Amino acid sequence: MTKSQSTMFALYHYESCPYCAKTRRAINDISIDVELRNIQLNHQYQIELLQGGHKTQVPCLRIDSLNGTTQWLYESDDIIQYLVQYQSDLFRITRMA
Ligand SMILES: N[C@@H](CCC(=O)N[C@@H](CS)C(=O)NCC(=O)O)C(=O)O
Repeated sequence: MTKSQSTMFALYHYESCPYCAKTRRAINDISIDVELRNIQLNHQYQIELLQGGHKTQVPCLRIDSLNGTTQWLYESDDIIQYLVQYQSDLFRITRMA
């Protein structure tokens, strides 16, 4: 997690999924800290995804806020849009401080 990033992100994904690849590329492009959790390599991640998000679809972004709440965000376009917005808000707040 970067110094000023107060939210923890984890992406549930697997290698051969094109929507996951698109999402991983965007994460790389915007340089945001997101832990990658491959559900095909680690069965525990698949269980977490099903229990938390209630479906096994990937990609799914797990958003853990400092206040203890957890959200599960599906759909690659929505995940990318969310992270781009988060990163842009973070830069704006950091520059104002
Ligand atoms: N519209 C979704 C499509 C995601 C999708 O189709 N994911 C496939 C893998 S490529 C999947 O998880 N299928 C298994 C399932 O839905 O449980 C997105 O853009 O994220």
